Amino acid sequence: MASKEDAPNAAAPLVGIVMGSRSDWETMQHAAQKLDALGVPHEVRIVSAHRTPDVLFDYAATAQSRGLRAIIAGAGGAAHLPGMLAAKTAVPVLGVPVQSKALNGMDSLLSIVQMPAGIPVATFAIGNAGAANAALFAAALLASSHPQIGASLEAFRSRQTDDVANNDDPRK
Ligand code: RP5
Repeated sequence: MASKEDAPNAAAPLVGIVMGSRSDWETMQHAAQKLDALGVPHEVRIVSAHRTPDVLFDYAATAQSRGLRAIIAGAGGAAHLPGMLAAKTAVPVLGVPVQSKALNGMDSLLSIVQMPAGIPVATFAIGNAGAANAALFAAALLASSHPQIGASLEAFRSRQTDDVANNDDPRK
């Protein structure tokens, strides 16, 4: 399933980024950018709960054996993708509500976050911040077993802190 474009290096993907539609990429690219920056091998796929349900089932059923350790799933509107993936795999699913046009993403958020007890989806903020944070969270999940990723995450956070400290006058 992996292609040459999937990861900044040739390593097998540890994280899957999936989304319900090509239109979600504008949001989900922020997850991919963060994983790229942290050197986390990942793959990117369009997997729709409604339009390609069999692909969803296959993706979830093979995720663990293919080596995925987290799945970042973004969807908008009636956003069933993260919950259905979580129903079919024990790999942790991180849900990103895409900002829908009709209801500004409140529909996406509520349909991802309101899971029944027993099938958890870790749900992030609506939109770009949620996609970026899901990637950072996936890196944090991997940090203890992959020290290089842990070091990259620590360096990122340290740079972020320095950026604020070195630019603390909002008039400049
Ligand atoms: C969802 O429907 C997708 O996740 C997307 O956010 C939304 C709209 O999809 P398109 O009509 O743009 O393909 O399944």
